[in-house]
Amino acid sequence: MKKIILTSLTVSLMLALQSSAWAHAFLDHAEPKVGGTVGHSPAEIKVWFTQNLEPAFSKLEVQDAQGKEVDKKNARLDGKDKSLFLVSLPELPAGTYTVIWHAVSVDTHKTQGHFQFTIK
Ligand SMILES: [Cu+2]
Repeated sequence: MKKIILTSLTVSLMLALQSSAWAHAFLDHAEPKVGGTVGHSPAEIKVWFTQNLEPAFSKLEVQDAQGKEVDKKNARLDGKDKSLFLVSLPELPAGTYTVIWHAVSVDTHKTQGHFQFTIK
């Protein structure tokens, strides 16, 4: 229950920040969805930002419930859409995972946040 409340707070806070600081790169939407549940392990995590990112200084990481990094450490921007940040995943067991992002937008402003999703 605590986790659900924290996730909602994070999302509300990000939405609030997004409207007041539109010039920075904030999470727009993600796949799997922020706080969402999926039926099988996704091949990759996709996070769309509100602004294009500077790949050299941006980070995208996925951790399991124990805080261990489980992604393939190949975070990269999409070839066509520089606001889409991706990282590949191995086949993961059921559980709740945390996606942590540190974004540096092309205007050099830094933002960061995290969200969870669940594989059932
Ligand atoms: Cu900015």
